[in-house]
Amino acid sequence: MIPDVNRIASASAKYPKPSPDFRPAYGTAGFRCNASLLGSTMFRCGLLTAVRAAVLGRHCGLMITASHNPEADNGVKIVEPSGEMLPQAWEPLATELAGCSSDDEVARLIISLLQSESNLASPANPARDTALGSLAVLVGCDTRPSSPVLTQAACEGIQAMGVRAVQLGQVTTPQLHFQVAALNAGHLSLPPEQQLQAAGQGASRSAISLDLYFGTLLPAFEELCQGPKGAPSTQAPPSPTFPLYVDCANGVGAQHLACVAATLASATTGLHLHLLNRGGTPQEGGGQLNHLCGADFVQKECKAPSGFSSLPVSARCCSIDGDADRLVYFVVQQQSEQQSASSNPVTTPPSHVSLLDGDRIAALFASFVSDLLKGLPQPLAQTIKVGVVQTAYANGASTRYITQTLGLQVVCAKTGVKHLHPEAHAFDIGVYFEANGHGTALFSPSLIQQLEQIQHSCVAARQLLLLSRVINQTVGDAFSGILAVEAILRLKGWGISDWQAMYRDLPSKQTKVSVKDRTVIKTADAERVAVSPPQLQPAIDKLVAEAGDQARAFVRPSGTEDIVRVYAEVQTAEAAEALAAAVAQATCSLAA
Ligand code: NG1
Ligand code: ZN
Repeated sequence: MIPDVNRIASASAKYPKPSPDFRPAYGTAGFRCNASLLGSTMFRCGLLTAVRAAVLGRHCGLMITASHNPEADNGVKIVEPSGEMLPQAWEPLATELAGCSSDDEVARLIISLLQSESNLASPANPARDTALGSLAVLVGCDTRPSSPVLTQAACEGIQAMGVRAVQLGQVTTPQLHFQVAALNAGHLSLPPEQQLQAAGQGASRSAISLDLYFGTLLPAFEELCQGPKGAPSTQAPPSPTFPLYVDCANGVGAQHLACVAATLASATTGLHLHLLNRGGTPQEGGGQLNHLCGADFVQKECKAPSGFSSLPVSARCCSIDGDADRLVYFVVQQQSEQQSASSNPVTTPPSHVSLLDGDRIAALFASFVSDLLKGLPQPLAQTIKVGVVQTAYANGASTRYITQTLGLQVVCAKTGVKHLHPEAHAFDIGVYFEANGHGTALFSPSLIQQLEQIQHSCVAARQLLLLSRVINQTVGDAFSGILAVEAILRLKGWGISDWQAMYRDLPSKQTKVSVKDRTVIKTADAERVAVSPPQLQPAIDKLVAEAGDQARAFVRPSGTEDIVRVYAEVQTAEAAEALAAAVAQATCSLAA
């Protein structure tokens, strides 16, 4: 069962490191950097994912994407059999492997890992008798030009271990996670080897159909939108069509949303998706991935993406990112509201937007869940633990709304969904979102079982079950998010302005500063307190106290960039700017 060390070393020789001192770290977002540097890293990740599959005796996944980063970058993340993220204990192993100096070192590390982690000699280990050739790693990628070459490198790593590499082609990150989970749950099967080889010849051809993915989300959405049977007519939709303008970031989401747009428009739900920034080649007039568009651009800049400045007044818009795992909603502010002097579309700056971010999506989900709990029989309703997981970047107004108005528990986790996801598992229904629009909701298996038992006699139980199917529980998913938001707004009879009226965001300012060594800054309490350098937190406390009521500020070293992030929120925009600037200055001088 243990593959030959020489075979691994000679396969590795085809993918040398770009330089001897190249030592990337598997961080918050996996490995991510300029695509031209990633050949060896991708091959080695293929090896490591195959080892992970071997250790667990189950299929794993590998997604090649740099999400919202520029088109010239790429990256890779390893996906667990459950569809969740690689356990944090394995991240240093990935880092060590990517930094190995020679092919022999790579091979030796892989073999020793396989032996130590899987304890293959132990008869109690279920992985012991699983032949490597029966295991697969599903490989997906986004639309970056570097994807085919890097996919090839990853597949060669997987195959050097004797594990099957199954190319899904261009898929969204959440689709890849869903497929891995479904394969391991026995809801999908692997195609025959000949089909795999044919699929491997074209990056955009998937070896496993996405019918199950869409076949889970779309019918649940349609039934959920219909509302409780026999509902009073006031709950019926106010108009037969619901236009939604979707900024696809010129990414992989565009092609998949285009496949289902007709179904959504013709179904009883009447959801009309207008897809903008759909990408494609420059010859086809396609825009550049994530350039002046996408969820990250809209959320960070609070500006309308390319092509969104002349939509109908009050048009409902949303933006997804390059691999479609983030979602934010927005409404474009009219030019008159911005007192724009210029009427020339070339020189007119992008319009500002009124943003409905991840915090607000979480609040909407939590509010809907609270509504439905009231319709469940006692004592079941009382025993269900519902909570929301946020990070320190969540707007304080959202936290207050969820705790005080909805009466739900809020937990603060460290930045990065890998920290939020496990915290959400502590609840029967755990909603988690980062402000940037990355998040989902998790439903415990025991709750699902109880809801299934009463779904035919209890409308609320049926609706909660449908919500659990609309939402992709493996990872944040922009498509799932769109369907869940649209269904909930419809069932509440809400427009965007009702959603905005849930609470009013406190003005906030996020900025970044460069210091010589950002690791000198250490934090505690979910990154809300700086414990080192020792003078930093007292300085922040003093500035916050001077900034007045409801002021809050914190600093933390970024996990993805060589900078320190500064966040401040206060009652006015000017005060937030000033507090952020003062905290940034204190950080620069104390962490020098
Ligand atoms: P860092 O660079 O660690 O702040 C950023 C985002 C995270 C997450 C990761 C992964 C902010 C403030 N931080 O992390 O939320 O999305 O990138 O992409 O948005
Ligand atoms: Zn993403």
